[in-house]
Amino acid sequence: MIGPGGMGQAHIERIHSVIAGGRVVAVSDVNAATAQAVADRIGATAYATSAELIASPDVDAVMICSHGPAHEPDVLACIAAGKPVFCEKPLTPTADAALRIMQAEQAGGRKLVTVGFMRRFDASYREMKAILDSGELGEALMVHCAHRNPTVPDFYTWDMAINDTAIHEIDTMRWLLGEEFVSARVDKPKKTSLRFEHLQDPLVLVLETASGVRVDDEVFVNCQYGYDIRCELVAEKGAVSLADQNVVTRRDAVGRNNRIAMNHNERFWGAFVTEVQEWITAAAKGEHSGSSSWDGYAAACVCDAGVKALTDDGVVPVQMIAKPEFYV
Ligand code: ISE
Repeated sequence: MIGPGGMGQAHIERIHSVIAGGRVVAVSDVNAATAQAVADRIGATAYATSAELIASPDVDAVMICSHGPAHEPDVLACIAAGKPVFCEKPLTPTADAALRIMQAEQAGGRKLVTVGFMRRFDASYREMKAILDSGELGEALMVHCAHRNPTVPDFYTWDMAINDTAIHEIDTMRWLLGEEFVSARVDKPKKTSLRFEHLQDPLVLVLETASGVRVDDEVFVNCQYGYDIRCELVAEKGAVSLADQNVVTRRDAVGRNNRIAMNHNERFWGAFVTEVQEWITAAAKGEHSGSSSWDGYAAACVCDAGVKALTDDGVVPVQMIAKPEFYV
């Protein structure tokens, strides 16, 4: 595990409690004290650098949970070492960097890179996809999404609404609809007064796929009340909605209440478990699972268009190379 911060430590907890077939034996972090503290707690070895960790013969596969700008050299080192690598989203902050990763992976001849887009592993999104793929509702026409966070940290910059938050819907919708986005536009409603002036919050990212499906994604990252993820797909003969959380309903003198999750670990715990379990099982067999570096690249291309649309207004075309045969 490289970069065992909040996300990394949640993965460690899952791997050591409910996931079979894996153990975290090595950690490294830009902050040596963090690496040492985590290593001591779980009985692993702390490495001074990520390069040493990747090269260690004790390490069969690598999870990268550091921040996006640090990913590229570590992913490239894993490819060079021939080790499966699970890299948290975003794969890289730029499409060019993702392209370099794809080139290295193709030169090595083996799909080694998995990108941590966990929603593909959520049971409810999977059921929505199965219904759409059955053809019973006809063709998809529109998808309405909402991505609300109670709040975001001080370091959250204006572009992160697209490339850190909406990137989840970008990946999930590409997977759900089975096609690429061709353009992006951003609608800017009245801003909330309750948080940062530097953010356009909320915003609505409007995307169009190659066949003309329209996806709108409300991104509201200071909604105050919860981590609320919604999605309704409208097709020719019906519509299908993402299940609300699988939580009990409380009834009392005040009324009927379903508690709302407050963060992504709580909301998508099950999806994270399935995602990492499938990755570990596949890696042990020399197979690939989950989103590929092509998916990381494609998401980065759509994010680039979305970020441009946020500053430029108007419809911005998505620029993307043709999908290499290696990833088909
Ligand atoms: C964060 O990085 C995540 O991945 C969360 O799932 C998302 O809801 C949040 O907006 C991001 O900042």
